[in-house]
Amino acid sequence: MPEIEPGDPSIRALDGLHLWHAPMSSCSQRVRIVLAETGQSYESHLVALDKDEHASAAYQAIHPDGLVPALSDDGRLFIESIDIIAHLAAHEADLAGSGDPTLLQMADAAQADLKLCTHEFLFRSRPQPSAERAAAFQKTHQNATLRQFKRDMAEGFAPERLDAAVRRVDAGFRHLDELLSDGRTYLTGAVFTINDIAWMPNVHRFDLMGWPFARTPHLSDWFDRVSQRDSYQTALVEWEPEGTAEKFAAYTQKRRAEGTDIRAYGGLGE
Ligand SMILES: N[C@@H](CCC(=O)N[C@@H](CS)C(=O)NCC(=O)O)C(=O)O
Repeated sequence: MPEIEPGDPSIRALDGLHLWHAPMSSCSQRVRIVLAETGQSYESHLVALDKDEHASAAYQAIHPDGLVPALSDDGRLFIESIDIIAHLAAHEADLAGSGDPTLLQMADAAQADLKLCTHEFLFRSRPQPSAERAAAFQKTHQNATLRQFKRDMAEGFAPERLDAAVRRVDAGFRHLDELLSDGRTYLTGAVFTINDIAWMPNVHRFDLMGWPFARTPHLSDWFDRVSQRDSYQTALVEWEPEGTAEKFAAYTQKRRAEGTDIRAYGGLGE
């Protein structure tokens, strides 16, 4: 799972790989990294999340939850980034790795907290949607969880919710740090696999938020290693709008001065 039956029958006629994705979406980043690592070419269909293109009927006929990414492989439609990367790496035994799917499941489960923290600690710096646009989204997007998330964002997330999310992220990073503490090069051993790829966007994203990675030195070293790879540059960094890191760093500094940045939550400052 999940390969799904396309709601849009024209998908069935597509040849090769087609990827619906967004530049800053962490789930899209992991798929682009696998594509870069495997050298597979694909047709890119950008979905402008900042213009609510994922609320269009046309896009929701491709992805029933109205989320990115979605992938068509010769007309077979896949959603869920973890399943997509496993599918794309299936023919490369080393990259696909073997055995324990736990790290992939963990990366998948970590998405909700990454999203919450991204919206609070990075995207709140952006102009927020007008009342008209917000109302149109509520009317046209069929994903009730996403609609609720947008309403929560507009109202302000409860501090307890942010606290709990930051604590879970911290526990996840500590777990990875513990795995890496036996001296292995990559998350599952000596070979770079999709387990590493699944986590690269997460560490990158929290780095943008000013996460204190000094508390997980093995994970920090791992990130130094994996971020040397060409795929990290071409599939992740180069897709971010110019000046992204600088803008978010300035916003994080501002919030730190106010005592409201991510380090003020989840016991990170203790
Ligand atoms: N579990 C899904 C999550 C997909 C997801 O949440 N995608 C985000 C971007 S990473 C999205 O489309 N967000 C739309 C929005 O926030 O409006 C996956 O791994 O593909």
